[in-house]
Amino acid sequence: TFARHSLVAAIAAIATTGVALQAHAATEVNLGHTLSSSSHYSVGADAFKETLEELSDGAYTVNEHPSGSLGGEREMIEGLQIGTVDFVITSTGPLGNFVPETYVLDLPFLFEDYEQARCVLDSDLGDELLAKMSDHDLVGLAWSENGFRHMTNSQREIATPADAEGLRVRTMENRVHQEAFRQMGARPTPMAFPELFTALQQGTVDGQENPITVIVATNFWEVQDYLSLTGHVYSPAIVLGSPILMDGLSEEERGWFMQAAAASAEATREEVSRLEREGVALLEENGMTVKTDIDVAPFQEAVKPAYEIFTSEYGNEMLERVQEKA
Ligand code: EAX
Repeated sequence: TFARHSLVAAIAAIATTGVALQAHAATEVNLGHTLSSSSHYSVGADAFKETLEELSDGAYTVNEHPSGSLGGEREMIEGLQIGTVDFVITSTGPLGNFVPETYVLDLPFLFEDYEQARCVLDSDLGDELLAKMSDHDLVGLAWSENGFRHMTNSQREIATPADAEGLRVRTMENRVHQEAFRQMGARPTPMAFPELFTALQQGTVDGQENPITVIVATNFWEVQDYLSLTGHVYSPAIVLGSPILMDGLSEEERGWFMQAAAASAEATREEVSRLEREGVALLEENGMTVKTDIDVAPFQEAVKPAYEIFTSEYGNEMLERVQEKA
């Protein structure tokens, strides 16, 4: 009977351990973005992971997929909708294709500085836009940041819109941006970010535009000689979740993910600020010619028609509300 008892005990122990192991196996979620693992988005991904793992006491873990390994931003947003991607940190670049209300944020020269942009995104208007995501099979978790965009190219220094005339400039897959560059006299070529470095290297396009953050994280100095600090548009980033995952969560679990996204956005904004202070010197050290004292008035004038096209299609209301808050 002793042997029989110990066998029963052993089976019971295995069964208990099995259950215990199961309870402790973390649920893995994936998080994708297009930038390198040294980028401000990776800083944000780390904060997301740390916060989520801590709050959930290890019940959830996050696998980061940087460098577009889950696809470009448009593809990853589609992935969220069908549930193949759980979380994405993306610029609003391609988001207007899914949630047209966000196009307003991509209007050139809408915000004057970081403080103003962050303030608007952190307001009830920003919350309202985040909530809009759920009408389009997406969950808006937090406004993060990419940064003010500047032009780079391989041909010449750009000081006025006339200098951009005829340049083949890669833009994001965003109609507002494409229109702005067309108005400037450039030849906009929309393209997903993961294709961009090769396109610049092979000369398919002459230039591109991105914040200091992205130019640093992508070593664009290897393929672009000139940088002009045009700051022509503020590029928000957003932390998005998949409704396929998030609709199945308890209220408490949802809260963990919301807090993780908030921590991610905060860490990313801090990194953006640091790169705004230190990035230009780094780009110069790496051989880029940087034009800093740009008179933006002629650029503002040149892109004005982009506003008319936007308002004729989407109305004035959202734009006025943003401008009031700014
Ligand atoms: O979101 O596509 C772009 O140029 C974006 O700025 C980049 O993917 C970061």
